[in-house]
Amino acid sequence: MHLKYSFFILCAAFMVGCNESAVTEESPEGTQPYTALRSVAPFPVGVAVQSGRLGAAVHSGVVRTVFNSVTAEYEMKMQHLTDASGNFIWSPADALIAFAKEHDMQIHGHTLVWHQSTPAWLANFGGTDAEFEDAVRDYITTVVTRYKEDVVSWDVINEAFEDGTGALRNSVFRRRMGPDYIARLFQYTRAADPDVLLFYNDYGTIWDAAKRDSMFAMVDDLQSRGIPIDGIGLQMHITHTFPALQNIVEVMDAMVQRGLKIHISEMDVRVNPEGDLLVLTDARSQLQKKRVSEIAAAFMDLPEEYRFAITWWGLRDPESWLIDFWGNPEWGLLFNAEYQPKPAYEGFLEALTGRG
Ligand code: 9MR
Repeated sequence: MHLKYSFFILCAAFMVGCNESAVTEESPEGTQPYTALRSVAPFPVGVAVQSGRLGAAVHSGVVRTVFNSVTAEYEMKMQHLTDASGNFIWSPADALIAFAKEHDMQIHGHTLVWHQSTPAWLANFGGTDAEFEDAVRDYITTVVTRYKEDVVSWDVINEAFEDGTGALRNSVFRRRMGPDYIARLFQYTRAADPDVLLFYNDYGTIWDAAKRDSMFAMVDDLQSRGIPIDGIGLQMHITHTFPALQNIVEVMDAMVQRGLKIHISEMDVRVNPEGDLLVLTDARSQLQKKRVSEIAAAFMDLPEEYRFAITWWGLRDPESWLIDFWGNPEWGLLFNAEYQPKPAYEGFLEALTGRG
């Protein structure tokens, strides 16, 4: 096993036979290192990428060989697409998009509006509320138009509801555009691109009933008024034990009932939530594999038209946001530090191919 993976890493690093076919099919002779997700998944399988990491041949080799969808981990957020004065900065996002196109990968846009990525030019906007809204609409129109040919779907707004109460967050967007601002963000995005798929993306909607209720009330309201929304990003930041699979299935069913496409977005599976591990044990790794496999299998059980994509929130364990955020050693992703696929990768693959 180890030798095979090493072969793959070498292949990725030195571009020796490192085209998609190197890992797209299992070889009876055992010459192939492992099966690429993109070669077997019946829906796009994505990964969050940072533009700056694509310069490393091993990194970009694994990304393009294994996945067929990408999300910018931060380069397409407002605070990164504009500077403090509102001037656009396109190059990191452009580079990522060029990479994705070159390797025939779908691009999911993340995210047009997010309270945590509010640039100074909007946070301190000096004009009237109407001018503020014009500026937001212009921003959406410019960004969505620029990437019209390339981006198939956008998170129009991210994380708009409070934890625990489900109240609309009192962001500058809510304050200056009023309580119906989400509807208008969806309309502005649709106006800029009639074909792009429009998503609402949030975390905690599996276990936080108030937030989930608010999200579905918002969806029901938009749908009853004929305001376009195509799908929901179900952020899958979970642990090896929480939340219960049944709760995940229930929330996905509620989306299907509303005719919404489901994006299992931002997936990572923490295995050290209590901080009891200093190294990843085989036992915990196997629990992670089981968890990944059962979630992928539940997604596979959905009717095809509702399976938008599953996106992993990063490639390798040490690069994940989880470590800084939670302050514990953590191994939440499919690849280890050496770019080797973990048991979780196998579990994912097994579910996608019906062998789980
Ligand atoms: O993982 C992302 C990290 O690299 C960025 O610094 C951060 C701020 O832009 O955003 C992280 O991703 C977040 C995502 O955009 C929205 N849901 C929560 C994710 C983790 O914070």
